[in-house]
Amino acid sequence: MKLSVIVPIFNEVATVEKVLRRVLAQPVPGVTGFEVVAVDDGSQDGTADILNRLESELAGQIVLIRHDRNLGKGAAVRSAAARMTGDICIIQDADLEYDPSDYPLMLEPIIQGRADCVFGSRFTGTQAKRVLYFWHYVANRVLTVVSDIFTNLNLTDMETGFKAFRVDVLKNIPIRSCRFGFEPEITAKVARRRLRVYEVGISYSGRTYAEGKKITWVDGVKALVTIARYSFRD
Ligand SMILES: Nc1nc2c(ncn2[C@@H]2O[C@H](COP(=O)(O)OP(=O)(O)OP(=O)(O)O)[C@@H](O)[C@H]2O)c(=O)[nH]1
Ligand SMILES: [Mg+2]
Repeated sequence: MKLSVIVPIFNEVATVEKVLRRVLAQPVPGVTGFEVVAVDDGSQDGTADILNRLESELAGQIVLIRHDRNLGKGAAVRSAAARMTGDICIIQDADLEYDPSDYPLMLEPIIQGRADCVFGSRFTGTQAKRVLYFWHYVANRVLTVVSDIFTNLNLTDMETGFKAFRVDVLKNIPIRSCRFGFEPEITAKVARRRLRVYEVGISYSGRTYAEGKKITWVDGVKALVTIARYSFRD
């Protein structure tokens, strides 16, 4: 089975090289073929230069897609989905909050044929998780509960950036949200299609605002609007 790792990247100069090397070095039982589809989403901080160097150094292992200007994570995943050639795929954020060593755990339910998609939860399981902002935890719980009410799924972490899919499933779901609306939109659409959703506990090395965290309460409000919108239409 071939694995496509989707890496959406926007201004991640501090971590982008490390994350790509970690991804390429990660063995996954049951996976024979492998590709990394990296999307530079109009980075302006030197990330593009690093990616250009890695593209030639790691030729044949990395497919590099470039957006001329910043479009958002949803748009980055959409561009990658159109290009990937694997059987299964996983979204790996470029800030290393999520750990490639969790791939075997994340992908096992899909490889075994039990799941169509797997969500990595920051709120269950025994893996180590960095203790961070209480009010972010509350916001994540509220967004997940509201999403669960509409979808009738019992997820514990709808907003997780760590999601894996069968490739045919992701290719056949139209993604309209360009930015972080991607997470609630894909959740609503997966539920509407009655796909088999699994969840596994993952490790989480959250970062602080000083370390580059960008998400704010505005994104939380937008997520609520997105949950409501895709509950009533596709
Ligand atoms: N913030 C942001 N991230 C983007 C964008 N396009 C692609 N990405 C990538 O999408 C992934 C998720 O973005 P993050 O900023 O880490 O989002 P998050 O994890 O929800 O929030 P923080 O880590 O708290 O900032 C990262 O790999 C980004 O590099 C964009 O327009 N904005
Ligand atoms: Mg992040």
